[in-house]
Amino acid sequence: MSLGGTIAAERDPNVARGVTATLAASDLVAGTPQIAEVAEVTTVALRQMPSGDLTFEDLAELATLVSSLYDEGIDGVVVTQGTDTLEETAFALDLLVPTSGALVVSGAMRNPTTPGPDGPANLLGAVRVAATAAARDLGALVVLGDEIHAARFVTKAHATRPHAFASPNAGPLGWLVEDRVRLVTRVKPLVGFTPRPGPAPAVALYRCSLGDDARLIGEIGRLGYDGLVVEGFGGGHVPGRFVAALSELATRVPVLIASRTGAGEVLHDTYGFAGGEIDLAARGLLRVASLDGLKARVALTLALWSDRDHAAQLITSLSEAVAGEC
Ligand code: DAS
Repeated sequence: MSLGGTIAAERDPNVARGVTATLAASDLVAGTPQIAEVAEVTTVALRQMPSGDLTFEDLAELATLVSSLYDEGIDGVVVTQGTDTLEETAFALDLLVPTSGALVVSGAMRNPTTPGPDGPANLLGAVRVAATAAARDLGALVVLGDEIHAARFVTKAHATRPHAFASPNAGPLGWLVEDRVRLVTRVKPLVGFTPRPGPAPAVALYRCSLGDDARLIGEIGRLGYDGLVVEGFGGGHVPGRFVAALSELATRVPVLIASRTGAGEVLHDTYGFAGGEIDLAARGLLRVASLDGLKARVALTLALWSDRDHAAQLITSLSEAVAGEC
């Protein structure tokens, strides 16, 4: 299934400069003839857009389609899309698609008009993984650069180089070499969310930074968001001058505290200052363990969309599951 992105981008004579997503899934498969030796493939062109234009509604539609294909007996699904939001879309699919067949999300960093495009190799690798029985029941996977990552851990860690994806907290689950798929680690599937009818809730994401005078964080509460994720300093801290605004907001909507560092997890019981993790928890903010801000925002959006009354409990159990509570 193709959604657009660099892997599908070419020069369009109607656009003055640069490439745009024009190729469909069938074009991508036709351009990678080795796929025919790996699997019998059916293609669906769902969207042709930059990944920053995708919405939660697009992903819910895609998840429904994937589930119906599993019901029809398809062994695995590959989704190709832009890499800019891939760490978010893959995690959303992880939470939206009930586990059954293998689900692999992939893309490319170099478009087909550049020397050394990585799209065909990534697509072939993604199909290989999707056709592998051992890749089922792992939730959504991300395959690029011959590495297999769990959607829950992966992040885009470089703006341009072909090896752009990494899983800082866990490393990849496996790799591809020649025609072999290697899975050296397994994760348990996560409990899924089922969106209710209607539009996706609006969840804001705010990153803490040095010297912020709190004028924007004070404004967020007046903008009508359904929830907020704060990427705090280090182990999950905010400036003391944020505390009043966040406490007030947390009485009305879920407010999550993540770490802006990109790895590790939010603390529980170490710092006692105003705006530290103990203070924020006492004021009703929810810690999200090892989920980064982007993934915490995906999780909160889907939790609110599925079951607004129990969103806080859903987030707490999901974040502990991702962190691998023993
Ligand atoms: N950065 C481009 C890509 O990797 C554009 C996009 O995300 O759609 O596909």
